Amino acid sequence: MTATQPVSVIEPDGTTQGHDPGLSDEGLLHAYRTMLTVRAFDDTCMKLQRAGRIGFSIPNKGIEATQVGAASALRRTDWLFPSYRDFGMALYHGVEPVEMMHNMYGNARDTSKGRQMPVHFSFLDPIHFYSISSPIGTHLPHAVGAAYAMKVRGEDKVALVSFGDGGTSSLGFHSGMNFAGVWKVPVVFLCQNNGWAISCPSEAQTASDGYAVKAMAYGMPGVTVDGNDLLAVRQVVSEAVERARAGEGPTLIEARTFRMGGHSTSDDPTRYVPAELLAEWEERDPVARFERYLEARGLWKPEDRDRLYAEAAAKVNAAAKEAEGVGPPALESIFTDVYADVPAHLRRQGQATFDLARRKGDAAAGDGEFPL
Ligand SMILES: Cc1ncc(C[n+]2csc(CCOP(=O)(O)OP(=O)(O)O)c2C)c(N)n1
Ligand SMILES: [Mg+2]
Repeated sequence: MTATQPVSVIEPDGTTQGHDPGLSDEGLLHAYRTMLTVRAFDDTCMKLQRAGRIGFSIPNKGIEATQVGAASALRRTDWLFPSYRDFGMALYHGVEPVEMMHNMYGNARDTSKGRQMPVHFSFLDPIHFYSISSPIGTHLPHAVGAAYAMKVRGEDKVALVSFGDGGTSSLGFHSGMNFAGVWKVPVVFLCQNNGWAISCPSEAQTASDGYAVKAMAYGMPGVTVDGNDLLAVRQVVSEAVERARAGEGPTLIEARTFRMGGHSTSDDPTRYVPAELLAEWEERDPVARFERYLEARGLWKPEDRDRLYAEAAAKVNAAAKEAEGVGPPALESIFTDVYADVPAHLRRQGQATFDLARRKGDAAAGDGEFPL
């Protein structure tokens, strides 16, 4: 078997063969700034985690073009079912870094009220950014269910679900793909083949020739794209979105990219990622590739990089400062949002918990005897 040749648009020198990106100059620069903001967010979160200010983060370095290229193919009325490594999808559509920082701190302004892990964002506005699932692959059937509802209601909407190469070994992948194929629902499956599932290399994940080929078994097209080429990802995802909107059903896209950082802040990738392999992929850095494209179009000069990165970093740092200044969610909130009317036994248990917490001390101060 030969590997499917990935679709690519931007040549190594930044030129394209007359490709129309379907974005204005301002749109192209917005995509670029979004990638820089993802990098700044990564850098800040790594420092915050190392300083003990936040508990956890997920590096996105290397995946930015896949995130931003795919997000750019969606309308804000569409739905995103992201993985935990998709910061750029939210930022591209206008989620403010501070909204994401509230989640990193699990503070009172976090949309999940501190009930999710850090990095497990969810937003209703400016785009439906579905709450991220920690268990791998469980969100694929959710996306298919949402897309089925869109179809039944006759809505002009599409769901895009993003997951990793490791995610293809989950039950959710197979049941989601199967039902999407049978029901022909408007969903786009975006497999980010970033080389690793924590320390498990992609070649140990599957015996098939890449991931796009798995589409065949479920009766849908499978496409492989260069995931470090923002315009190629945008093109391939746009085509899949158009098919979905036209009632032609789902598509599986495999974006070939590389995780240039660790799996998470708990990980040391130097223990298992060969240095030569990382160096090879650093040569294909998706941000540098897009810079060469912008430069070839007269939209970017090398001296712009530091200035624009500094602007992004200043915004992210201000966001971290603001989020750190917001207190934790009220203890009372742990009993809300499940029942419209809280049953009497839960009200009693809640009250007992609050009374105990008042007697024993305040967990937020870090020195109390909070028992939970
Ligand atoms: C069902 C399940 N099994 C195992 C884990 C532990 N786990 C967390 S992330 C991860 C790797 C997933 O790799 P991949 O899907 O390639 O995504 P990536 O992290 O590379 O973006 C694993 C095994 C989990 N969260 N859920
Ligand atoms: Mg992976």
